Amino acid sequence: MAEAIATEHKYSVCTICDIGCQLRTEVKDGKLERVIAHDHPQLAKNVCYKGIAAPHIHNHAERLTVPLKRVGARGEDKWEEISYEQAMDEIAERLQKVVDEHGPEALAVSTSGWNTQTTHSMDRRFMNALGTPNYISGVSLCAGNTAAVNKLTYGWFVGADIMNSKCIVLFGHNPRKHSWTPIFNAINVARQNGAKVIVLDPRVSDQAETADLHLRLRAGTDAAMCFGWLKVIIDEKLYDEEFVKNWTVGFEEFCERVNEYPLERVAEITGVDAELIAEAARAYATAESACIPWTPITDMQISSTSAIRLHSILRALTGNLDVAGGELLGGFNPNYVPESKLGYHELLSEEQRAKQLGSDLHPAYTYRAQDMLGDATEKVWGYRYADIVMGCYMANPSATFRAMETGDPYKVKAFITLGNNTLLSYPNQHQIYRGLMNQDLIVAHEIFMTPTAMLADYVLPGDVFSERNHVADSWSWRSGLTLSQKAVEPPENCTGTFQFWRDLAHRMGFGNHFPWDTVEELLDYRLEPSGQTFEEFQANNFMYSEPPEYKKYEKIGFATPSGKVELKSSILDELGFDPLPYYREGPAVSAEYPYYVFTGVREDAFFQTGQRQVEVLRKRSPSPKLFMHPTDAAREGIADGDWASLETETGQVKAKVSVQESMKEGHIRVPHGWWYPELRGSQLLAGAFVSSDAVLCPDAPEFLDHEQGIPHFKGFPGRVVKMIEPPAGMSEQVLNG
Ligand SMILES: Nc1nc2c(c(=O)[nH]1)N[C@H]1C(S)=C(S)[C@@H](COP(=O)(O)OP(=O)(O)OC[C@H]3O[C@@H](n4cnc5c(=O)[nH]c(N)nc54)[C@H](O)[C@@H]3O)O[C@H]1N2
Ligand SMILES: Nc1nc2c(c(=O)[nH]1)N[C@H]1C(S)=C(S)[C@@H](COP(=O)(O)OP(=O)(O)OC[C@H]3O[C@@H](n4cnc5c(=O)[nH]c(N)nc54)[C@H](O)[C@@H]3O)O[C@H]1N2
Ligand code: SF4
Ligand SMILES: [Mo]
Repeated sequence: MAEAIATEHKYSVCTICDIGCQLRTEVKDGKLERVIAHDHPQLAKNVCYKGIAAPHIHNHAERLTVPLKRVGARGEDKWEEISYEQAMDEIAERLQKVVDEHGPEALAVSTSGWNTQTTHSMDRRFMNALGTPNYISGVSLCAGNTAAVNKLTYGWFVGADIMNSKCIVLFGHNPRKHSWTPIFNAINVARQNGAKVIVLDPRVSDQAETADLHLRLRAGTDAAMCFGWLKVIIDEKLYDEEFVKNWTVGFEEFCERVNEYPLERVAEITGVDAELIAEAARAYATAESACIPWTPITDMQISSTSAIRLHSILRALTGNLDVAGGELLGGFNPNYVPESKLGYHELLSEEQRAKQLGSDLHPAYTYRAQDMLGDATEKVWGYRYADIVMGCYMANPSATFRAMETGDPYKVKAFITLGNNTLLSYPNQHQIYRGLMNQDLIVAHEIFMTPTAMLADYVLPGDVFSERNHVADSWSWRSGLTLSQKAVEPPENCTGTFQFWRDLAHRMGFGNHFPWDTVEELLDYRLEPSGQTFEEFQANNFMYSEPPEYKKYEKIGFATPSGKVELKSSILDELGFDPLPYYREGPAVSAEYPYYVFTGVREDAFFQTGQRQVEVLRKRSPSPKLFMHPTDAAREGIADGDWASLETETGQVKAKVSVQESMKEGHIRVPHGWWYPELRGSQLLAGAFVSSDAVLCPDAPEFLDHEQGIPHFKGFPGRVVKMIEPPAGMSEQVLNG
């Protein structure tokens, strides 16, 4: 047995995906040797094969370890190796020049922060000190925007108490053994304790296969489905009348809106039988406790804001807020200074806030809407800002890329991207590309040479989770604190994102806002309320959680302007939007584009656009796959394993077809995030335009969710064309995979 190879071990939070399992990291001769599950029996199942592959990622031959400066044309991928000091000096000088010429708002920053192990909000702190509001992130399509919209309704982003629940409702969400493993494990525990599971998914997903009820709705119709459930719940008086009376505003008007959605109408929109809709609604509303765990599916639809609000309202009306097995309003951890404070939003002037890109058309998760919650947030939760999952107070990505290209409404000429493969991670990749090509300065902080990094002027090599200390607080979402220990030293020139912002601020004359020299000093500061230093915390805890306190709202109210759950949103009203939720149809299919296309169904082998260069993972999934139903494939003359081109009015991608009975007819799934590291040097940006879903989805304002400016990734029209030849230059592994 290959046991006991390690001489030393630590506990580190895996950041290969964003769910953050705490794993045992084993070191030999100063090198990360093995990563396995935690020894604690309660955590032993929380590991997937990506986590175990960490040594293959962290010790990968292609990992970036030296700062690079562009020498060829932008995107040509030609570099000179330089020192960290030289890189930082030049970046500071060039950024200052952009600021002097165009103002601080000419800097935009993109990050998702998961893999850089939270940013400690140092990016926001830097930006607020400099004076730019133009921060964008992948969380605008994933949890961050749900956080912002949840706050509009009940003042915090709830976290589902899955483990203790008796009814779990998954709107498309499909956790598996190797995809968000801890959630998968929690669902299994709840099931063993008698929980029912209801899945709403066009496909027969893994969760749908074992579900008690499966509603195969048409993609993009989740908001309409919620109305169907609410119609049943209200008509049959299955709601919590006491709670509605004492703790909500706008119930009567909300009921009128719900009455616009009789079950027959909902059945017609969603394609699900009215009786089944009613059965599911009753099962949810009458369960002893029930939860609708957050799902990214409703984060990426044209009715996104309404769908998220409707989930919130379902939770509230059925009495599931802040109760065991329902949805917990966590609040800030009292023992840890939250990112919301570290971000130092107070530094940004009203004038600069008002310039936040996209806040005119789509204000819901920008400063414009979120600032309206400031007083209530401070009163209930103790801080003025609640930057949960980094997701509030952000610019709109589509508006930002447009400004980067066109200079409208003003010029954006410097772009810094950290742990985010920007080019592939938002809608309308061609627009992103044009925006990036029009920059005076691009800096990428990365661990691999991605298509986005190839477009940069400077590429800084990042450290990885086994090489840094951290205390994870789930992005202020839940109340637990999890220790993450440095197991090995990073390669000499690899730094964390904290160091990057700190060093840049010191060079640009506002180092006074960054008084910490090391991440450990910052962690000491963050842990001050606990009375412990980082050293003490790591000696005493591997995980720390405050015991849950239920129904806190009875003492402190909800952090909304009314102090109640706003079924009718006063903030949306004030901003000129419909204050009640509604359903809006996405762009229609046509004879030319007859299929509903959705992106996603995450691949077990990778996280998002990452890891395609890691052989142990790539061999599990060598090529991108379009999923089609057998009837649709036959109609198109396409067989399993054929290459096909999926086309929309915005762009086209090429991938192999996987014919699956489990697909819903009339729907096609496109995978997310494909590029080909092995094509570096032979194809433009390592094949970044061949198979990436980001080229497909339009993002002109009429295609976006009104309130937040979210693209419709779930059910846009497309057509599929069989290819006679596979795309040029593909390896045998891709062709045969
Ligand atoms: N078109 C399209 N866009 C999407 C989605 C979609 O389905 N389609 N999905 C959305 C969703 S759900 C999400 S969560 C976001 C995800 O967006 P991101 O979180 O940006 O996801 P990744 O594609 O994994 O990009 C992360 C990058 O960070 C690098 N990296 C990994 N670890 C480290 C590290 O420790 N330090 C540094 N400096 N870099 C590191 C990786 O090499 C990788 O290139 O994307 C969103 N965007
Ligand atoms: N291995 C691995 N695990 C991951 C990730 C990864 O990249 N790799 N990414 C992580 C991240 S950041 C995220 S956000 C999650 C995403 O993971 P999930 O929440 O599971 O979401 P998806 O895998 O995108 O899609 C889930 C299901 O939604 C269905 N679906 C598609 N369109 C619709 C629709 O309009 N309505 C409804 N109700 N259902 C629909 C699909 O058929 C699919 O079965 O996975 C996380 N886990
Ligand atoms: S599910 Fe896998 S990749 Fe995600 S944090 Fe856990 S071990 Fe890491
Ligand atoms: Mo995500």
